Amino acid sequence: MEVRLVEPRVENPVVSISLPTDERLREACNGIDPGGFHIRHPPAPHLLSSFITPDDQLFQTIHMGAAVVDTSKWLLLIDGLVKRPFTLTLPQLLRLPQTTITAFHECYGSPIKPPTDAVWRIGNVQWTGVRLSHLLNMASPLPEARYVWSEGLDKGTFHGITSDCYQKDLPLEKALRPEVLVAFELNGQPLSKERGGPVRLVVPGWFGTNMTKWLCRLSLQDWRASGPYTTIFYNELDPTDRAGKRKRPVWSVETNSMIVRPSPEAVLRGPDLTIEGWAWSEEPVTQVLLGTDHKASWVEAEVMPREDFSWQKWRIGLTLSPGDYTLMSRAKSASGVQQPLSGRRNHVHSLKIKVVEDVPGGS
Ligand SMILES: Nc1nc2c(c(=O)[nH]1)N[C@H]1C(S)=C(S)[C@@H](COP(=O)(O)O)O[C@H]1N2
Ligand SMILES: [Mo]
Repeated sequence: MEVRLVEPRVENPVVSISLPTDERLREACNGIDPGGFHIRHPPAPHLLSSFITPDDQLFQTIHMGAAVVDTSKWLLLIDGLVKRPFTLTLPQLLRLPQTTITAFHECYGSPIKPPTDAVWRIGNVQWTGVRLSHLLNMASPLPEARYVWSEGLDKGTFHGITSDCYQKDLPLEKALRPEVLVAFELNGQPLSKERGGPVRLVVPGWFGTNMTKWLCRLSLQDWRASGPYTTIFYNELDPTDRAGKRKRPVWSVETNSMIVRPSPEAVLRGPDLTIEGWAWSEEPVTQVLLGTDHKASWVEAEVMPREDFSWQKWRIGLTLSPGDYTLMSRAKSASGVQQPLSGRRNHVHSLKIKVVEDVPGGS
């Protein structure tokens, strides 16, 4: 009797599909306009009072210039260590199940300077798109896949380094989380050119740098991406390394908070005041303390629960006698990580106010 040891050959129709070349993917880019580095700063914290930040108040960060994309030629390629590589046109992507998520959006700040100053490039928005996990499952990652590399259609020079695309990576573990989207809308509107339209990556809880705009390719790999935006830029000294040598990628957002009301240098009628603001981190924020330079102790504010990955409102009533005060807010996240007092990009926010006597009968 003959024993068959070799399994019959199963035809895999996908093997025969021809994947687009890099050149073909990049035909969707009609040029870079305007070229070069561009930052649009957000308004000061006391003007960021609405829970959802409108697009025209949301910062923008572009390293090499904005890609002008021809949506009729646009393709998203999913390839690398997957069983079934494929491409999607924009109409095909728009037909997949959609998710809307509220998330804070924060830029890490300059990847060239040490992160010692508090930078305020932050907002809170709603993104709509298809879960990245849905696309990855369609492609069926191979067991050795560990990272998802993402590529944008933009190219050019930033800080003397020329690249033929903006390239980032995400560990597969984060990429498969339900909050990570391949997004095509911001606050219910199609993404503008500056926002990375027609399609960008959105990685709630992680710094904006990871959210590749003008997305054209997602590639599964077993090693970290080697382009300048994951090696030269956006690697920082790990503040938890006592030797001060180890580096870490700029990935998750650290605990942070800002005072929105009152505004800096405000003159307020006492003694009863309301102080409020926002707090955020990759994990939910569980505590915000408010300090003044007049008291040694910090008092605990009320912190609202978060919606998806949104920033969280906090509020506290204080009774202050007339005088000059420095107010400070300090947030702590669910696992107990507290904002540092100074010297880091996420150190406590402080501002000065003056409290004056309440005039009886005055308004
Ligand atoms: N392709 C591409 N994606 C990019 C960038 C870029 O220059 N090119 N900038 C990144 C950085 S550093 C940030 S903070 C966010 C900013 O997104 P926004 O401009 O929509 O606020 O986009 C990220 N995605
Ligand atoms: Mo950024």
